[in-house]
Amino acid sequence: MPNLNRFCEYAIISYVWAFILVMINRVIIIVMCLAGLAARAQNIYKGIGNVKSATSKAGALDIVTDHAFVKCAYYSPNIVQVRISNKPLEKYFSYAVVANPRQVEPRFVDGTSIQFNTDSLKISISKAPFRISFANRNDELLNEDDTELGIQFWNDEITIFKKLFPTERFVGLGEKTGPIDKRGLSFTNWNTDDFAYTTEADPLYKTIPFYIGIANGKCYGIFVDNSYRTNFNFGASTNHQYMHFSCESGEMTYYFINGNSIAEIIEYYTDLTGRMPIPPLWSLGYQQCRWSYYPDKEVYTVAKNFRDKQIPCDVIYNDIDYMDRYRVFTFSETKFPDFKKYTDSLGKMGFRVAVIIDPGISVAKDYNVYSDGIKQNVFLKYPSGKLYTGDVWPGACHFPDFTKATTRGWWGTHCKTLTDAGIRGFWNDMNEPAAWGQSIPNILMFDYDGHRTTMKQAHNVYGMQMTRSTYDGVRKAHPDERPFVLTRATFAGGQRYSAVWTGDNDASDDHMLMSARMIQSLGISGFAFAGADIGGFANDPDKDLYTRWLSIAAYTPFFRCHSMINTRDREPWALGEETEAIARNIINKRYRLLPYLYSAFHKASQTGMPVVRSLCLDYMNDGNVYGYGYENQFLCGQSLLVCPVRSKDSYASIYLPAGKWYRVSTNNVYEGGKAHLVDAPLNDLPVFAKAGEMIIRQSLIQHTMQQPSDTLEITIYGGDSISTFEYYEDDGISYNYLDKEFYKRNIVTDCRKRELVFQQPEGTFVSKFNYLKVEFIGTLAEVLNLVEDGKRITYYDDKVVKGVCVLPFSNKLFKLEWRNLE
Ligand code: MIG
Repeated sequence: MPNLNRFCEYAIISYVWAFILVMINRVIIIVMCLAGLAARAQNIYKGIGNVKSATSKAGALDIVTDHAFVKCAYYSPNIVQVRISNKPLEKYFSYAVVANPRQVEPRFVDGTSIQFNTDSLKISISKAPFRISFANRNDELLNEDDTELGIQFWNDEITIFKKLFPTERFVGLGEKTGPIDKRGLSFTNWNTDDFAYTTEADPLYKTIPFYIGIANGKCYGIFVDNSYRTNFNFGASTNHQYMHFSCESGEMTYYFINGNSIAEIIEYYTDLTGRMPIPPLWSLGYQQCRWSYYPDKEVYTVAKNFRDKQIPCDVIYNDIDYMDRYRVFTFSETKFPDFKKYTDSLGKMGFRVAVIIDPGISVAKDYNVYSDGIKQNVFLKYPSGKLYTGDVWPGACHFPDFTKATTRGWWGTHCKTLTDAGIRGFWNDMNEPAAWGQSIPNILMFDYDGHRTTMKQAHNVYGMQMTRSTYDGVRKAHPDERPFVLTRATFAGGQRYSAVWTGDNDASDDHMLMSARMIQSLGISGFAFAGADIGGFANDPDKDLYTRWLSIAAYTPFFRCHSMINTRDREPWALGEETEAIARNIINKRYRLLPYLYSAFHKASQTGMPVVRSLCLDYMNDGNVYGYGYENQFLCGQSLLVCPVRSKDSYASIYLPAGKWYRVSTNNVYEGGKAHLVDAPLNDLPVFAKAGEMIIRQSLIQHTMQQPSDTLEITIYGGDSISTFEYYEDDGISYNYLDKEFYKRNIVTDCRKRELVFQQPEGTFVSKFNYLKVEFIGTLAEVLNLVEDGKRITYYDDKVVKGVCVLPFSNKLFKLEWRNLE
């Protein structure tokens, strides 16, 4: 029976084996299920959990929760930095923030909740779960995490959910389409080249993750300092149950800013991220651009036309065709055989030349910028070390890694080619960065100033770092003059290097009105020097749209007309005689306003207060200023209210905020706090001066190299308030103002006491003006006395002066007393 035995033996062994295999199989299945579950568990959002420990030292608070690390550090009594990550926090690095934390000693209490307070800002953190809330000195709640959702993690992504006040409004985020108040909307930040974008497009060219929340008569700011793709949702698609913002990766660092007003918050925000340095005076003039003026002779003709036709202009642009085969830092020998001679000739006519520069560097052995770049290892690479190649204007290109010091130095050195050729304006384009196909791979590596990273983190700062390289390079190459740098793409803080324009807009009324909102939002977000292509870049405006747009843009900081290749001519004379006459008038008005505007630019450089002020800055609690139709209105400087109107409307409903307002063109007075129907013909955009304020003008000049007459004109609009205007002058071009070579003085209009006081000037600069012409509007005033150093020096009684008087512009403290005749 050996066989049978054998058989049994086999059967038993097989059975045992089968059993073992089945068991192994089961174990594997169970393990796989568990693993699957675990994987699933990882695939859901995870809350931040409870506070496990909280310690405070050196003004900072460190918290560990179940799933995260949190650090709160005060930068000033009103600004606190909050950092959150699911990994231990690393050393903080930022391209945006330039301020160092000040010495602040917050009070720390660790009880049932954690308190971490200064005199101005109170932080309270509940422990189970972790939720943070911010209150002001009066214990009024400003902002708090959403109770249910709080802070959520998904892999590397971090989302913060905040409670919404029922009436809360949101402004900021820089260059975004849509309304001024962003409540109920959602936005993404990922710098994007969007040719002829729509009025709903998002994202566009710039990333400025800063917004201001306004509710219950109070406001606060939140700046998210994270350059990965970020999202801001102000209650969209969630029935307004909460707002939330997120970053795709990296640490979630946000700054919470407390302030009594929007202006104060902007001041604090620009203290953190820096301000626009005062630009050259000429960059406030009218600028003429198109894609493209060439050859040199064509530009001479355009320039000559401006002068012959007596239309003021300061800057002419060269778009890409001035280059040799679109190679940056070269000149086309056929179109511009001697660029230095060309800029000199234009210079003699009172023009500065600005040129476009693109980041893509042509891969060409006979191109020194390229070979030098290869030698210095400045270009972007894949992780393997292979160079990235993408196609743009010159064909195959390598792209500089501007987050690397050597690259910035290399770029800066080549800027000298431009400054040596007499170029004074540097127009940074295509720096989202953009390449044909619009999808540069995220896998590319960046130095990120020693914090090696990928395109995912560096993409949004690319444009900003390009402008930094340009700005620093030009300053080095041409140290005595302030450069004018302009950019399409940038990041928060980029205002330190560059002015901005809103890219490839379209010739339509909607775009014209939207540009007014975009410039307001950019101003709220730290970019005081902003503008849009007048007339619309893509397509052709008719003469009404062109004229209307020009009349609005004359009150915006960056005043440039530009248009797409193959569009119709768009110089001020190109649309017929009638348009030319109105355009001349509009541009003349701008030039007469230069002393007023330059003072506003100076203020922006000192406090961040934008030149174009959204009405929410001064009238935060007036719901009408956010209303559809009225939200396009803005203040230009502190005194002028500008009301954009559609091109085909010859009258408009405008809203005047509280106070009294004078229409500048007629001096008619209007009551504020309500809407008015006013005439709005193409040659008379509704612009109002605020009662109690002043407007300062000079005589007409054709360009800023020309001196105005030596009389400064001040128009006082009668009211019943006191207002101070900080008047500022300097040479308009050099850095001497840093050595106190400026002329700055407060001019106080006290309509109650009926006096106009010129306080002592500061600085060593001698004013261009020897005389003052003071004009009173709205109050038929008779000037009585001129009092200098407390002594009455002139008694005007006999040679009166109704409404207007001329007097020497004395450097001593002096005041004019007047008497109202009505
Ligand atoms: O691929 O240089 O937004 O102002 O005229 C288009 C040509 C590149 C885009 C800019 C526009 C400029 C144009 N540029």
